[in-house]
Amino acid sequence: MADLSKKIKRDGALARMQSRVPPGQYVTEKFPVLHYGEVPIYHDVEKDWDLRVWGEIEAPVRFSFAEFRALPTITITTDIHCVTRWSKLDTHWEGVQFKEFLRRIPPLTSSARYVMAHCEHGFTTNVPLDVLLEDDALLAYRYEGEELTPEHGYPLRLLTPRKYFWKSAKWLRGIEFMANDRPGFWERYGYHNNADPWKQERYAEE
Ligand SMILES: Nc1nc2c(c(=O)[nH]1)N[C@H]1C(S)=C(S)[C@@H](COP(=O)(O)O)O[C@H]1N2
Ligand SMILES: [Mo]
Repeated sequence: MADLSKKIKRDGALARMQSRVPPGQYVTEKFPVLHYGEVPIYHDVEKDWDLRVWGEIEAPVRFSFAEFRALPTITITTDIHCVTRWSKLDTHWEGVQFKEFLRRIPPLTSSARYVMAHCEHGFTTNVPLDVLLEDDALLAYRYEGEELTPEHGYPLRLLTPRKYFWKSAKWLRGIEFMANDRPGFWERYGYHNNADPWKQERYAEE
């Protein structure tokens, strides 16, 4: 009996885990590093880094490192899904909630519908604004209680766990609000514009 109830418990836990893993993905404990190009190294982050915001906003703004780090943060637990098929469950991230960030900048124009994330070395990715208004969209800088490592995006990355992980742009330097959608870096090279892991939107239709 004890064995049976243990087994039922274990199967239940497994089923719950599996129901959290989108089709075609496997769970890993590792945290692979994936990107195009070099890892930027900031010797003096106050001098070499800032975050600019422009586009469909009443006035453009700029945050220095210190100004950005003064904004209130939250910590979330979420699963992440990479298009190369690994998923990682229960990851912890701290950062400025995107919708809270919107309260700290001038009002967006009524035509703002999409965001282009601009990163070091010209990497870009596009995300619909409504996805960034969800509770789990962060401008993140701590992972598992520690400052992000350079490989994983120090000093700031976008975190948008509802999309394949390529949209969680590392080394974020700019946020452009747009009226019309435009493809980012991988979106131009054949990846799916919408990138929903639950719909397996991996590659653009031929
Ligand atoms: N700036 C930048 N951000 C990026 C990328 C990149 O090439 N440049 N690659 C994306 C891809 S394809 C993935 S899968 C994730 C990987 O994040 P990780 O290295 O922290 O696992 O970062 C995303 N963010
Ligand atoms: Mo990726």
